[in-house]
Amino acid sequence: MSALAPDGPGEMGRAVVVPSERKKEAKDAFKINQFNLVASDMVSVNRSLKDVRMAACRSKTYDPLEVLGRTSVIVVFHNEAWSTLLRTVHSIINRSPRQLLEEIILVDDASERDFLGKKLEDYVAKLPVPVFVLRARKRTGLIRARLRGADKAKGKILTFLDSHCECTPGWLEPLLYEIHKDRSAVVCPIIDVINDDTFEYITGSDMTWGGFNWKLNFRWYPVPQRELERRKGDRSLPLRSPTMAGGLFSINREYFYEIGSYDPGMDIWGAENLEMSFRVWMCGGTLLIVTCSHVGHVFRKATPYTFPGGTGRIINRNNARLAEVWMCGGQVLIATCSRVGHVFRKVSPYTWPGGVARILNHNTRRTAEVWMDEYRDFFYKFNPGQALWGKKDGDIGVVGEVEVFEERKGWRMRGIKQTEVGDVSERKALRERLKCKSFHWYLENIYPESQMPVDYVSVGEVRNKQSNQCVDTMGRKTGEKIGMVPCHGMGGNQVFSYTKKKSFQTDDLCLDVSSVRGPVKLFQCHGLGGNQKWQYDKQTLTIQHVNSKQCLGTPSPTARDTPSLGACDGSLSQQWLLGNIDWK
Ligand code: UD2
Ligand code: MN
Repeated sequence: MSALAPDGPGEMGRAVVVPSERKKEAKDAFKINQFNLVASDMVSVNRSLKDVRMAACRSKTYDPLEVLGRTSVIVVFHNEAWSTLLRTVHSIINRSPRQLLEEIILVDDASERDFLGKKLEDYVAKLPVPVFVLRARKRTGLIRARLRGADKAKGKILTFLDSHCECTPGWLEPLLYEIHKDRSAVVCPIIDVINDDTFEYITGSDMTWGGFNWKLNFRWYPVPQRELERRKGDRSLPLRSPTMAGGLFSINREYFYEIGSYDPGMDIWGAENLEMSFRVWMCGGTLLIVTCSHVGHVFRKATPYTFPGGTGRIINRNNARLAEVWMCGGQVLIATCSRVGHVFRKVSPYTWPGGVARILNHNTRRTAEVWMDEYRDFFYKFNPGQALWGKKDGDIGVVGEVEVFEERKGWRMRGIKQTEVGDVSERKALRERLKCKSFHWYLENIYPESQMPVDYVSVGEVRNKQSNQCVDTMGRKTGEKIGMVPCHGMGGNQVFSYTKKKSFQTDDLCLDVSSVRGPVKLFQCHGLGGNQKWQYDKQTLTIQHVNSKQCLGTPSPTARDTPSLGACDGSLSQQWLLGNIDWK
């Protein structure tokens, strides 16, 4: 027990030092769970943690516990390590008032190691709180595993946690209190970082919230000034977050079902968090990050498990959280971490061989089809299919039209039209039944800072009439020149939206000109016009930079692949067609 070993490895959330003679063992074991298993096993399952709440939170008082009601905590897992799973369980028990805890439900999603036999059942039987173990014989994926856990739960509130979490002092009361005040509140703690190598506990920032990009990846972004003002600068009040990370949240059990629980048509992993976020906001609920509640989570750089249908591994999008915490942790001003979500993008431009792409795309499409109305075009234009490297046909395991693009040393890159989406009619009926608002309403009212422009004129390629080439970001970053290459129709770097604010935007970057002679660069969109304001004329087909009055044209002979900026002359080289333009 921690009280008996205050200096033990990892106590108070300190970093663990693996002795040098075990370094090799630690390195070899890392790949099993994609974290340092040796370090995790050295830390007590009962380790102590600091109270990381801000001062204003520590002095808050809540309604009596009987009024708040009890929660069932549901933890689903697939091949979790014994030590991280049990530390999750013990931290729940050690740091939750007994009167608030109905039970803990562990759902084993067909683990293949460590959890065979009755070892876990025997272990939890000795704990002072009822802990149930449910087993799935066949892998169902985390979404259906959570549904199964919820089905068994008796508590008034459901609380979901990942299987490698640690709850800190005072984590539960503020979550339940917000639901007590408003039963349609879906509440998340601040997710702190448990370092995947040292198991050090690192406090996350209360100045980031959830968003998403055009690929429909969840991302952390800085909380805008607007939301700070709404709370009159009181950072201990809950944040109204546009989206949630997905793994850690509480919800009233009845409300969970009223609002459509989860989409059971989603497989394995991914996108269920955006689906729930859109649904909650659009159908009358609220999504909060309760800044007085802190729970740690082991963020990994890669996923440890196989995805049925392939052996691919995917770089974890949550990795951005690591970078964000380093840069924005503590009290750093917003400006210094304003580009975190972008700069630290670790996601490969192509998805990886295997079933990963198929599963993620399937889940994401279900979200887009049911909830995003016309804005689903952003996802489809950006990802018209998938381009994947594989050796054999089975490697990509997708449904859809397959075409070989490129071959290199036995590897082939194939493009896939689209993964199948399955039947979404029930989810659409749910949306009708709940009389949910539109995605436009969501963007306008809940997430005006979104990378998806609230009002836009077109989304698609920007094609030159003379050369038939397309404007292309070339994968470059903010501050760099844009390029121009043959149009490839594969979305990605060639997709721009012409917005009602008259900017040309691609994900979070805009075409920007700061000197009359150019060049045209990419710059973080600021939404204020200025250097990012362009006038597209659908008669003359010209794209004129408003400040400089110059027109966009094909590259000059000296500029190679960089589009030029020059006096408007009405020539064919200054005429542009905007992809799939849909004038509204
Ligand atoms: C994040 C969420 C995670 C989930 C996921 C998208 C956080 C901290 N985590 O990714 O909860 O919303 O995004 O789907 O917000 N698991 C199964 N069966 C499977 C695969 C996973 O039970 O087939 C379990 C796994 O053991 C873990 C949980 O599901 O407890 C989430 O998986 P993860 O930790 O790999 O996801 P993470 O944190 O990268
Ligand atoms: Mn996780």
